[in-house]
Amino acid sequence: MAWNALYSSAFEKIRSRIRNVGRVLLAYNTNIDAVKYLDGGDLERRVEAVGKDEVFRYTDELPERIENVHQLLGSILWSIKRGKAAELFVESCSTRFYMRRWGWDELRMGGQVGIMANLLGGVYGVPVIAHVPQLSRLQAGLFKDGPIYVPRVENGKLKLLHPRDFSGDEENCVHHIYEFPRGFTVFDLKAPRENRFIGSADDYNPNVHIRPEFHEHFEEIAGEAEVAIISGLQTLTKENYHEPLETLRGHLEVLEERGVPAHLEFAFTSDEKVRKALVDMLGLFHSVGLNEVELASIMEVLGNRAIAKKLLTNDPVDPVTVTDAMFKLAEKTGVKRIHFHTYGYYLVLTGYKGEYVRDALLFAALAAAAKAKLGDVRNIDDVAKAMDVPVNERVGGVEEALAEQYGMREGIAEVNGHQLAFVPTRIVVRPKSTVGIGDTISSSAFVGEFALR
Ligand code: 8BR
Ligand code: 8BR
Ligand code: GLC
Repeated sequence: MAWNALYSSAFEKIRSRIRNVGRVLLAYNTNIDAVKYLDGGDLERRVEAVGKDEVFRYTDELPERIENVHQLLGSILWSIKRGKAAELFVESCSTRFYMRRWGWDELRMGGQVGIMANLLGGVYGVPVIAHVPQLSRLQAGLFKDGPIYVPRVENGKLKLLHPRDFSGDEENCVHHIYEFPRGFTVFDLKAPRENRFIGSADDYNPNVHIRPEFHEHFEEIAGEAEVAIISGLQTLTKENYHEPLETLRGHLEVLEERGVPAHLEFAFTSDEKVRKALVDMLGLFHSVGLNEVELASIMEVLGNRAIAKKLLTNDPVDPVTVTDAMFKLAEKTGVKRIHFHTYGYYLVLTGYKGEYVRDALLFAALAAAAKAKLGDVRNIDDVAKAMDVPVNERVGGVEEALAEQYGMREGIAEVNGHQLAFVPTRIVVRPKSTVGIGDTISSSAFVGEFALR
């Protein structure tokens, strides 16, 4: 069957069943994304104004965190030069003030939890319980209508409310997102692809601050959930990771006792000690989602340098190398589902079998194309309309390699007692924005699977 036919049949199946999925627990990171689409002239003037030489020092190596405006502008240029994403904590108040005055083009829901809550609850109609470290009025207003809940404790009793009914007056956690398109030029730097630099002016999410409701009533909260998705651990450092990871371990044990499968959205974790600690905890998860850079970074800490290097060499990434890496990770940790996504295709290795695993990937690829095209997915028809985006033709070689190596047909193969599923994705040529596409992919595929079970 051709991919187009597989796509539409998968979409129809999931659309009709997705509301049968029970509550999804989402923790821990939610914030406000202040998105600025960069302007070359403006950026050049800003760099000149503070001193070009000082700023350019940071285009070769990112600072660990942002302590002044030179570092901010230099880090933005670092991203542009490479067409790579990066995210850094902004420590200095004067730099936070500078970013605020620089301004933004739009305010959007941010953080893996926030983005997934709006997609699952607001678009798909799947009920979600979200952890929102700080519920300001602005933050609450970014939640879509729909079955989206946050816990509140009143007289010792737990209640689930829509974030707007929480009537919170807490702090604003703002992440400034500087987006640039492919070919964007400043001075002699030209972006090889579209991407963004994120400066997090936020004291809660980077430290994985966990709300008292989640400390004190987690068993009850977990009792309301059918599945869980965990994210936001990527910004931890060797100085602050112990306590949040201990809390997480406790939460995972409760989820396990209650038979609630958990997915870890593994975003780029620059601190190697934290990355290693997360890999050590993977066995407590049912599933993990990651891209090529993240998979390579895990192979590094597992001591598989050669595989790590190969994962970053070819474009598109060689799927046989990816599969080898996924098997290494599965054997090492015992995690039952590994969902890999890259520009052009997705692969998922599972300890269980069925076409529905592939169908969930197809659904996710449609949602990703809608997100890339529009920046925000408004309703399920936006997802349906992404059928107009053509299926990526660059990955013909990937499909052939999988057929040859594993006898894959229609995106499914059996390999060493596991199932390997593959889909070519739909690529939007001029995406509106790049933030949150990965979250859209992983949550749609994970929840899509449960809709079809
Ligand atoms: P994409 O560029 O495809 O989105 O892949 C994720 C990227 O995360 C990696 O390429 C890596 O460059 C980047 N990254 C992030 Br996010 N934060 C980073 C940091 N603090 N230092 C270096 N790279 C970072
Ligand atoms: P990460 O930020 O986790 O790397 O997720 C980004 C994913 O979004 C990529 O793996 C790729 O599959 C998808 N993607 C990107 Br980047 N650009 C896209 C586009 N223009 N159209 C569809 N999907 C895209
Ligand atoms: C990270 C960023 C957040 C952004 C999200 C998108 O969580 O901190 O600002 O919305 O990634 O995936």
